[in-house]
Amino acid sequence: SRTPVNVTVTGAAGQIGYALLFRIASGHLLGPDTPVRLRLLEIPQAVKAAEGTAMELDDCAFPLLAGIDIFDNPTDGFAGANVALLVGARPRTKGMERGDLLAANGGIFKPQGEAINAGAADDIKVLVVGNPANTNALIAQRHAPDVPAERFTAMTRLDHNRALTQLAKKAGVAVTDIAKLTIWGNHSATQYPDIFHARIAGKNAADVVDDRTWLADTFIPTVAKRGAAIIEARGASSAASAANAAIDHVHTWVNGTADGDWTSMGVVSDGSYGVPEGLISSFPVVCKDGAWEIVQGLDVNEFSRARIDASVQELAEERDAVRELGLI
Ligand code: NAX
Repeated sequence: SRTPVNVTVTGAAGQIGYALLFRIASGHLLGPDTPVRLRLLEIPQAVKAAEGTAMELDDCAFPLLAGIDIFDNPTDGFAGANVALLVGARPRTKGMERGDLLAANGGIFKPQGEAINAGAADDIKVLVVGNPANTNALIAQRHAPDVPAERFTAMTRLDHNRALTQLAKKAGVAVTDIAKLTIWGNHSATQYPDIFHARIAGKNAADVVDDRTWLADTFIPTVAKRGAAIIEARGASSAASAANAAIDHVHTWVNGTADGDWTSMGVVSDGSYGVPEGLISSFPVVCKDGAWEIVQGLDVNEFSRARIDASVQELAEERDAVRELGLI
């Protein structure tokens, strides 16, 4: 049988962690032929709760689960990691300014980047879920100078999946009929879900829908504000859907996008589409052989340009703020 893949999950005792770990252990992250060894990283106060989750994982007797270890420090948590899911973060609490939020998260993602640099496996792939995801990913990446920058990614797959379903409902088609949808920019309310290159059963999605008012006033805000709508309805933030998107993100990265399709990932910009080099921004990407590539040569119309620029501007401001705080 194959050597187990080491998967580190931070925030393992949180609500996304609870929805995520069982799916990783049952083979949904890396496929039915790949055993996994889980490395759970938590803060000391939450280690006991993580132990409880580990007990439940044991009680599933998952055939692919080769072991579970729990850590309360990043150095040990990331040692030998092949895949790292950075879920734990400092949430924004009442009265907290953006600068405070970025500083608190810098205190988490800087040492985690350093620990990944020092001890992760050579093939490490990192997905940052914890918010502000793009800028947290940037902080971690900048503190891991020996790891290729393209191994650090931020999650916009939940936004992508949300957009797929909203578009499918509007067009009266199945989600599987839709290809080439894109989330651009920041995982925040400024994100831009773009249907101008999307295909619905082979036809241009914007032509099929043919409703700019719906696009501007319903589709885009529904997708961008979905997180808040879930909190309002559920009394808690998205958890199972976020875990599902994390599974999708890594699965696609490892196994590739389908022919004729792409996905959305927050990745380090090479300057494509006017996004300043080095920012971690969401783009349309194609994955193959365990690597991603930004889809090139798309025409960006005026409607899209303004929205991409606004979200990228926000990312640049977050980068400048963490630079001023000395976090990068
Ligand atoms: P929870 O508060 O339920 O869990 C977070 C866990 O992280 C806690 O158990 C906490 O002890 C742990 N933690 C905190 N600091 C840590 C550190 N330094 N090392 C290891 N663990 C640490 O939050 P949950 O609902 O699970 O959400 C986790 C993160 O995902 C949040 O930042 C949230 O904003 C973000 N989200 C990101 C999404 C995305 O699409 N990118 C969508 C869902 C979610 O909102």
